[in-house]
Amino acid sequence: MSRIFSGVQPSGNLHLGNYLGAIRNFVGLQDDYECIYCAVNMHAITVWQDPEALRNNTREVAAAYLAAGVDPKRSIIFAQSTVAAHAELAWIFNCVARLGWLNRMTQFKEKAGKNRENASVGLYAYPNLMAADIMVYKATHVPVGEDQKQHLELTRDIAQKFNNDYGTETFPLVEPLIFGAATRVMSLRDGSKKMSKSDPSDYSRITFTDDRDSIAKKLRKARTDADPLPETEEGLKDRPEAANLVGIYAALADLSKQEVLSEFAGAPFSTFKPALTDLAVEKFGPIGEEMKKLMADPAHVDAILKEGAERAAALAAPVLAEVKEVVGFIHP
Ligand code: AQP
Repeated sequence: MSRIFSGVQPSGNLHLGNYLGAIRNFVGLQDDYECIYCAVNMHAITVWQDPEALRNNTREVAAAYLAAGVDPKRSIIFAQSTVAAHAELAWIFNCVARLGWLNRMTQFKEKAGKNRENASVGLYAYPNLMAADIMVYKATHVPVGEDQKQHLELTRDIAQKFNNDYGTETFPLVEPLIFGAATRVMSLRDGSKKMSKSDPSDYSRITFTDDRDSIAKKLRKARTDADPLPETEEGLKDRPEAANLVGIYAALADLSKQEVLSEFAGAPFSTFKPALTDLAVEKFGPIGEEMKKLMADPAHVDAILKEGAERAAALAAPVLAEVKEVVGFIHP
C-alpha cells in the first residue's frame, strides 16, 4: 500500500485554507493509503512561538485532524518533535541539499521578508526538514495546498541526489496530491495574498474557532469589487477577490466554480456573501465545534499523540538505520 505523509504547523489560527487545502483531503485518503499525519512543531519554531501557546496549538492541530474525520486507529497522528528520526535525517539532508536550491525557495523569501539577515537558520533550512519528514517514512504521496508544491519538488531533488551520490535506490520520488476547487484560498482582505495563520489581520481568515457571528462579520467585511457575479469563469479573470469567494463556495459545496456561477450569475455580493456564510457555518462550523470539544479533554488528545508517536517511530527506525548504513555511520 502506498504511504501518505502530511503535516500542519501548530502556529495558531488554523484556518479555512488549511482545512480546504489540506486537512479535509486527509480523510478520504485513509481508504486507499497508509496515512501519517503530523503536527509539525519543529517547523513552527522556525519563527518565534510562545512555549505555552505552542503546546496548546500542537494539541489543536491533532484535534482538527480528528474533528475533520481522521481515524486514529487507521491513521497515525503525532507531533514531529516526538520522533527524533525526523531531526536526524534532516541533518543528513542538510548535507545533501545545495545552498543554490534553498536560495530559490519563494516561501523563505516571503517569510523572511526584507529582514533576511535576521531570519533563523531553521527558516532557511525548513525544506530540508520537510524532505526528512516525508522520506523518513519513504512516503510516496503528500496531500498539500498549491503553496507547498515547490518544497515537494525540492524533496524530490534531495531524494534523487542522495540516491545518485550513494548509488542506491533508498528513497522513492514523492508525488504531491493537490485537489479540489480551493487548493489556494486567498486572504479575505487581499486577493493577491494567500490566507495565512501569520497574517496580522484576523479579518483575513476564517478560523476553526470562529462562530457564526464572526464568520458572518468576516465575510461581510471581505474585500470585493462592485460588479455582480459573472456567468462564466472567464468573467472572474482579474477579479481575484470574487474568484476567491466563488472558489471557497465551490469547495465547501463540492461543486465546480462554473456550477456556482450558474446558480449566482448576476447576483450582487450582498446576496452571495450571506449564502456563503450559511454554507460555511453548515459545512465548516461543526468541525470547529468538534475541535473545541476535543480540546476540552487534552489528556485524550495527548494519549492519541503518544500512541501515534510510538507507531511513527517504529516505521521510521528501519529507514533511518538503512540511511545510516548507506552514509557510512557506524553502529555502536
Ligand atoms: N491559503 C491556503 N490555501 C490552501 N491551502 C493552504 N495551506 C496553507 N495555507 C493555505 C495548506 O495547509 C497545510 C498546512 O500548512 P502549514 O501549516 O505548513 O503552513 P503554511 O503552508 O506555511 O501556511 P499557513 O497556514 O498560512 O501558515 P503561515 O502563516 O505560518 O505561513 C499545507 O498543506 C498547505 O499547503
